[in-house]
Amino acid sequence: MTNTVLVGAQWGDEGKGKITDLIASDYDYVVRYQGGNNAGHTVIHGDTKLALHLMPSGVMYSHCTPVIGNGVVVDPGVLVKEMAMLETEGVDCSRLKISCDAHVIMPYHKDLDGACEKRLGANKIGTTKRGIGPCYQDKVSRKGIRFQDLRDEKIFRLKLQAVLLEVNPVLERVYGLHTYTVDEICDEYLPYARILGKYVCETAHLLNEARQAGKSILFEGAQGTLLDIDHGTYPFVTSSSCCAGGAATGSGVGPKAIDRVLGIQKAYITRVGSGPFPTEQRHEEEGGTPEESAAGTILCEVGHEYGVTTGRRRRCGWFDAVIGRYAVEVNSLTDVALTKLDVLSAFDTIKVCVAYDCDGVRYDYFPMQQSVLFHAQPVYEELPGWKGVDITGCRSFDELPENAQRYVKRLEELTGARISIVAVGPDRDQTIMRS
Ligand code: 2SA
Ligand code: GDP
Ligand code: MG
Repeated sequence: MTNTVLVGAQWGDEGKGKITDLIASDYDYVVRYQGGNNAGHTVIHGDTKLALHLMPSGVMYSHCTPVIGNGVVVDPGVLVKEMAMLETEGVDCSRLKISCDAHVIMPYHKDLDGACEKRLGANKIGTTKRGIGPCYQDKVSRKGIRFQDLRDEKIFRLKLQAVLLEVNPVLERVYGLHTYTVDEICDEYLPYARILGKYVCETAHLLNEARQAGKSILFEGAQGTLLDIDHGTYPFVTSSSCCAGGAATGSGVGPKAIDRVLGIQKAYITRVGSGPFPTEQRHEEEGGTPEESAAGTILCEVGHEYGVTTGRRRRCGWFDAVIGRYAVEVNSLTDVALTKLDVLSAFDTIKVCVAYDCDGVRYDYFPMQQSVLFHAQPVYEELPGWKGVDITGCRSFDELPENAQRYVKRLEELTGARISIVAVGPDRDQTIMRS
């Protein structure tokens, strides 16, 4: 029995959905522990590509119980729609469990997310505008509404009344937005409560009992290490604990129960939204050189780097081993799944960032000072590529071209983590498991 945390080791979209889907069949429970429907995890179901935002990827396997843990923020309307979409695709959602402590995203959270971004203008975070930040804000300030509050209309109305006393003046006076009545929100949310009520339970207790009974748990992270509220590139982060530590607080299963922490790294790196990104290959109109612009365009187009939730074009850059080492440290990674190696078949040579230079100082560790990170100049090592060789059919490490093997081994040396899985395409079977 192994309990595993699967965590994004970069800025999200590393291919967590694919790897969770690949290994979930080995587990009895798959648990989302943070984030909400800002996440977009792609899984392949037969010939169909499915985008999951809230449903844990383990839903694809009939022996697996998908759990939405206490650390997740849930937009009930989105969850109801996602379940309907999955049922239409023939995926049975009846095993779902939702924590009674999970917080509920309310309509005013979404309004405030959008309005706040608008007010920030050029300094905006680049959020997904799904209400994630404002919902966590209410959680921390102890006025949030949880799934257990939806079970009793009287309690729900009382809590709503109290929160609207504070929220309505902010909506109206600060942002000039529409205000809400208790009735208006009840009309929308009570039907959701009726649909979802049967899935709500004390998931921490459920998971700990399952553990005692010898069942195995996979904790499915969303977003990634550098978007973590504490360890990410603050303030350009999401509002939850994406790192491996968040799996314990976001599920109620203690850290001693965790045996393995699998980090997911892309063979290059992407970011959606604002904030520093040292190895970014910017387009010419954004100030990049023609060489950078060409590399960025190839990574984006060959890698289909567009947001699963918002459709935004992802910013693309070379693999950053400084970030790789940082992710190994702050998550205690035991091993790594390297994804999208096939995308690099488009290049003659491939760059890897091994350190940063800033104001005459060399950094071989991740600097948390934003001013350093914003001005960091990457120090690159250039490795020979395997241009034109199609590696999507390779199923063992030895079948990979020698330069591709060399690239993987060099990343292991630079980051200090063993790469146990190499993905060479989006499908479940386009994967190399290393012994
Ligand atoms: P938010 O909405 O408050 O969580 O935004 C705060 C920052 O976190 C980033 N963020 C993400 N980055 C990458 N992928 C995410 N999920 C979607 C995907 C994104 C999409 O899978 O493609 O479709 O655009 C995700 N969710 C949040 C966000 O860009 C902000 O920088
Ligand atoms: P997540 O948020 O970490 O689950 O990642 P996303 O689903 O947002 O983005 C990853 C994208 O890359 C999806 O479209 C996947 O289908 C795709 N993908 C995953 N692994 C591979 C791979 O090894 N090669 C290629 N070409 N695509 C991959
Ligand atoms: Mg994603």
